[in-house]
Amino acid sequence: MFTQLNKKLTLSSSFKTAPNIGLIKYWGKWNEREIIPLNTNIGVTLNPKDIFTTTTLTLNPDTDKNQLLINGKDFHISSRIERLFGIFREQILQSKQFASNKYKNSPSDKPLGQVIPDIEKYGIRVESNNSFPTGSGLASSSSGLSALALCLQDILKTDIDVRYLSRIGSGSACRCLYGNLVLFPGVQLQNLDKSDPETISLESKRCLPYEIQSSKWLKDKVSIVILTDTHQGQKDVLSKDGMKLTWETSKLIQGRVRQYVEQHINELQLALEKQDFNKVMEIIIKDSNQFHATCMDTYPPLLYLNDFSRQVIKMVHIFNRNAKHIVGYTFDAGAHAVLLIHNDELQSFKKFLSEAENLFTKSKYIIPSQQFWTSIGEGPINLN
Ligand code: 2P0
Repeated sequence: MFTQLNKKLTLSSSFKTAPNIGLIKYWGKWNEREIIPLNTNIGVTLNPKDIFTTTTLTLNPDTDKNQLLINGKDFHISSRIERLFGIFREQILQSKQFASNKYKNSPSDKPLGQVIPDIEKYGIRVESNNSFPTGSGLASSSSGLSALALCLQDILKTDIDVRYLSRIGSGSACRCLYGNLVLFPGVQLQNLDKSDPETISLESKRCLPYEIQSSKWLKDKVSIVILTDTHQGQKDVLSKDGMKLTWETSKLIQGRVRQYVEQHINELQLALEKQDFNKVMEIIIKDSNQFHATCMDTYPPLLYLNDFSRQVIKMVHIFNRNAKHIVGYTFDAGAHAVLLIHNDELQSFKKFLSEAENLFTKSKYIIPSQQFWTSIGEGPINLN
């Protein structure tokens, strides 16, 4: 939206997004620059009413400096964000070359470069606030970078693909652009060992996310709780470094990328079509465990799970013992647990959770002191 600042026009845009949590995990890049995953992955978008990032992007005529604030503190602008800003400015310069009479009938859609002549010189200020712990394995980069991409595209009004902008900000971010379960295609197996520019360009155009339509029924069936390990701070090894190390050193990841993930993807899609809750949870659990097995097989090992996580795993399997897969769990690159619970058993699970301390007194079970309850969300909210 346009506002007046010091008698000059300024522009801003705001979006609210929720993190998308990997259910069939993305771990490894086929192409680092274009952020093309080694394996197709599926994630669930959380409900932005409960857990969210709010991002406002403002173009400031009074400076040519860029600024990134996260939760009120100045943050280093990473090379990826610099690249997004570079693309943004490039798009503005290109749009200046369009014939201006193209927009005669719809002046509100006029590209930015034609509305404000020297807009490419304005400083870009990004202010982002998270309602949950940042950088600790709760997919804060996914919600943050998707919101940033949405703001950039909203201001640009060119036909640059927001799925692409999001993806090159952070792989998992492009999954936040949709609600429900979202599939982000990885490189095709037949191209896995290629690296020529033509194949990269082909895969870059193909590897864009989409919502899995057959997943919509799950929204009414499931509640989600994030159990955070309050002892855990920022993660030791960033996902982007961890996934590179896994690909370089683990033998298990070869089997996962070349065979096992595809099996999980196919099984999950079939279970979603059949609306088989039990099977969906079973696959989610197994994929999380397999992902962490490849982390353990990395050298030196990536120890994202800790005693807290393992106790949650035990607890869920105890609860599920008689009732099959009423609760599913998944762990990202961190110790926090994300649990998916069938709504029919929600009350009994809450009771079980509150009593779990007694079950584990002998093993010094650490009761999670922070719980974030949410549900499956429907995608970003435009705050403009
Ligand atoms: C996922 N994770 O599927 C997996 C599971 C973490 C564990 O996607 O380098 O922050 O920005 O593309 O998206 C974390 O990776 O990595 C991630 P980049 P990203 O959710």
